[in-house]
Amino acid sequence: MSAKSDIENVLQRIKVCSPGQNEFYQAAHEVLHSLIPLLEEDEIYCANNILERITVAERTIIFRVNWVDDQGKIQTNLGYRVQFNSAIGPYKGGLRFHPSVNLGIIKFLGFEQIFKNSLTGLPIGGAKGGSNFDPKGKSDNEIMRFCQSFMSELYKHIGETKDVPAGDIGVGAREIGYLFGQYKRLTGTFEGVLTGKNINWGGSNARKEATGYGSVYFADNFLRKYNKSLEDKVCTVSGSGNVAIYTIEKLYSMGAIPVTCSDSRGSIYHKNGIDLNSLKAVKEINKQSLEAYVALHSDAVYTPVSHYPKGGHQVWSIPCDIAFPSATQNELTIEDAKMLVDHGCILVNEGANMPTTPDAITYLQKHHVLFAPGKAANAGGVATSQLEMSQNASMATWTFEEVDNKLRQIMSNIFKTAYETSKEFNCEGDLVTGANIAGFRKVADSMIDQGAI
Ligand code: NDP
Ligand code: 2IT
Repeated sequence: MSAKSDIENVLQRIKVCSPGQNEFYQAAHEVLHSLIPLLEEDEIYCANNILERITVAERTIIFRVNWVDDQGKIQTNLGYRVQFNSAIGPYKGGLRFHPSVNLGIIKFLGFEQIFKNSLTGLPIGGAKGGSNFDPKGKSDNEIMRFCQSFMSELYKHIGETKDVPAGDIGVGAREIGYLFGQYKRLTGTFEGVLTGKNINWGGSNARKEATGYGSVYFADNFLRKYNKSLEDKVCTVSGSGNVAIYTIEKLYSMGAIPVTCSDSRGSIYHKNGIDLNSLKAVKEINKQSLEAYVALHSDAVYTPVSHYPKGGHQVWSIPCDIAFPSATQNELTIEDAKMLVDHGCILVNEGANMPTTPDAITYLQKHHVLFAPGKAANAGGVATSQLEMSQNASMATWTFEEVDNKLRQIMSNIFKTAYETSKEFNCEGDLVTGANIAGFRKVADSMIDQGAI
């Protein structure tokens, strides 16, 4: 049977066995199709049924999370942990708390995580979890009670050498703290079972900054390969959470000018450059809507989502040299890609997971816009999580500079691996193909080594 028909069979099975899981299907479709040159060159992968095996999670845990709100009412949410693949190390990947979370979303994220984690060169398997719990508008006590209840089930399935969750959308240091406290209470052990911990109790320096910084380091490597640089480049960034904020911070230190950010309710365009301290005050400290930013900067323009037909994606209509989608999946569409090309954008660098729709990626690549896929460009977060695991295991604490230097090196290696692999398969600079093949090959070879398990 040919590689192409194998791929179609596996995709068909996903349609039948995982109906309605559109994001998971989208991610699987992209990865499998980009593997064709590898599968045609070496039939060992199809012969070992790797495509089917790698698209089915090793374990899927779905559980009920009951918690008591501030009015004394019992609320019910769904909790998920999808332990996708442990061929190269313990399961590793974040937890997302957002009302849009469902099994298909967690499966797409867990599937992508397999290849991202492999690309880091570190020994970590792929997983993802989360809940449809909406942290917005909840009190600290409600967040704590939810996290405790969530962990009351999750603790049975995780461990420092088994599965190590971390943050993602809606899960930051506060949530990791409540989750860790409950894990410790239930198991009586103080162990590195979560990453993204506060520095006082086992966290790593630079983990908070790592995804955003790593994304900019990746962009820097990519641009330098084409004799370009970040210096003086106008950058549009979407999102205003952990990834977006530290992307903006690092862009400034590399001499670029980040002019936008966004949240679920609207976006900011600040022509002279986003004021980082104001952004941190509004989003990180006070957890307000971005609208509060314009009260501090009257020369900034706030556009609410309702004023724009494509939701919060209006940042892509602002002329830029480089775009950093750093909010959520499918936020950069074909219409956005056309505007970016018309404005002369040279690079789209994905800080978020799968933020660019498939037709938008095709359009950008066809028009010679450099494209950095999320599983390579945003891998700095999980890579630094693994550095946190290493520090926990050896009871060491590395300085900010030590961790940041390792992160820089890892991002440079990821770029080299993806780039060299694209060359090996005669599509130099196509990092979608390069990253997918390189990430896949290591995991698939490891699965073959370990037999039919
Ligand atoms: P945060 O929760 O810190 O921030 C998310 C940001 O995106 C917020 O500004 C939020 O707006 C906005 N947002 C979220 N969902 C939507 C939506 N459906 N529509 C419009 N805006 C939305 O999350 P992170 O910054 O950690 O994550 C951002 C992206 O980066 C995600 O795709 C995540 O998977 C990915 N990522 C994160 C890593 C990490 O280490 N944290 C590592 C690698 C990838 P609002 O403030 O209104 O909620
Ligand atoms: O998507 C991601 O890579 C993350 N949310 C970070 C995962 C981690 O384990 O640090």
